[in-house]
Amino acid sequence: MDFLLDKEHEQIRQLVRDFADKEIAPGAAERDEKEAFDRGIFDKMASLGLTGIPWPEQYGGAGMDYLAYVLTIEELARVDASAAVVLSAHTSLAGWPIYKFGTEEQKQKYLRPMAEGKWIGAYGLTEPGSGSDAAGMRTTAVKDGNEYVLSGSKVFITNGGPAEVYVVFALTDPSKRARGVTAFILEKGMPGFSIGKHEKKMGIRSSTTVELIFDNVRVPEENRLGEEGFGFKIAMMTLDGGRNGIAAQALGIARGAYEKARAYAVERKQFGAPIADLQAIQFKLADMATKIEAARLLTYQAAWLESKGLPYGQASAMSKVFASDTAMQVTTEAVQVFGGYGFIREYEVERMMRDAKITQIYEGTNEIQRLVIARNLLNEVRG
Ligand code: COS
Repeated sequence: MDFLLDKEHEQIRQLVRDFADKEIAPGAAERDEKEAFDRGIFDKMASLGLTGIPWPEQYGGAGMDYLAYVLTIEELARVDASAAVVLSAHTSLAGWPIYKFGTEEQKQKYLRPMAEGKWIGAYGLTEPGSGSDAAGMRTTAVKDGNEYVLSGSKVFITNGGPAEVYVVFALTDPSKRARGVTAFILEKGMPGFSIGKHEKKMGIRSSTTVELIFDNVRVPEENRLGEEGFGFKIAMMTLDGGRNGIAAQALGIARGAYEKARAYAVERKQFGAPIADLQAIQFKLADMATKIEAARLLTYQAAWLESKGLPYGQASAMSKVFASDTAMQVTTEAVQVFGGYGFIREYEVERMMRDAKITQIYEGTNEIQRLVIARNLLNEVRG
């Protein structure tokens, strides 16, 4: 067993940390304030080779592993969770299912420009009436010759709007629920495919979250991803990996807030001495750092399992739950360490606290994750 990062992983961590500090951190507060998505940041990630980290070079990727990917997400989220989620949805939710289940043509047509950072990817599963109950979707795809006609809508779609490629799930056989779901690759600009409401959010405000509307969108058969009726499994398997990206995001947010709180504790004087001299503050910092370390071990372990081709669904559900709860606890405590200043936007920990909240909700609420974890544990004894 080796808990040290090797040279390659250390290098990418350092590269992304420098990039995040120099290019992303300075504008993060302003982008949050303006709720402004900045394509230029994604373009810069592309120029550093970050937009296709785990995909092979033959598909325009960097040919690295999932540990390199989570290190990248963590470092981005440390300074700006919105920048991290844009890359995480692009890679884990849109790139992954195309890489795993796409035909060679689909990979060359869609995965390559996504990995090269020319196109952004998005994933459309959730609907107004089906969040946790993903199989309860209403969007339909009716076969007509060598096309499918999609009707319905999706909500809360990260990257929707800027994205050029959308992995979307629809019912080809509504009578079969989960077994009647099929996955499709949609392109921006297909007739009948439009962007609806832009959500105004509590956090991750410089990433987009929109509604997708399908008004009889004619999707060619060659854009079906996987077999008919296999879409629910694709959706679930995609989320298995995506959750570890969320864990990395949560870990990065927690680290960013902890580092700011520690620096502030040493600097801020009350009662004639730095507040870091107070045990009340020391206990907080110790708990923050300990939880972050535990979240990091779970997150890196799940990424390592996926990279080795070992089962990782349970590990990523655990990392997602633990890291996101940690992010919420650590950012809340960081605001407390800052006292009144923590409540003021200028000090950024309040943004981190707002950004942390969604990590307990998206890609499966932590309640659903606990159900999934428990179901796996019980199946081991029930057989
Ligand atoms: N990997 C592979 N297959 C999976 C799977 C996984 N992780 N999870 C479920 N499946 C398969 C099951 O094996 C089952 O296959 P069969 O029909 O061949 O038996 C099928 O999918 C249906 O599974 P299940 O009966 O468990 O479906 P449920 O409707 O009970 O849903 C939960 C299960 C709640 C776990 C699922 O709906 C879920 O994950 N919900 C959260 C969705 C979510 O995260 N949404 C947020 C998206 S934000 S981007």
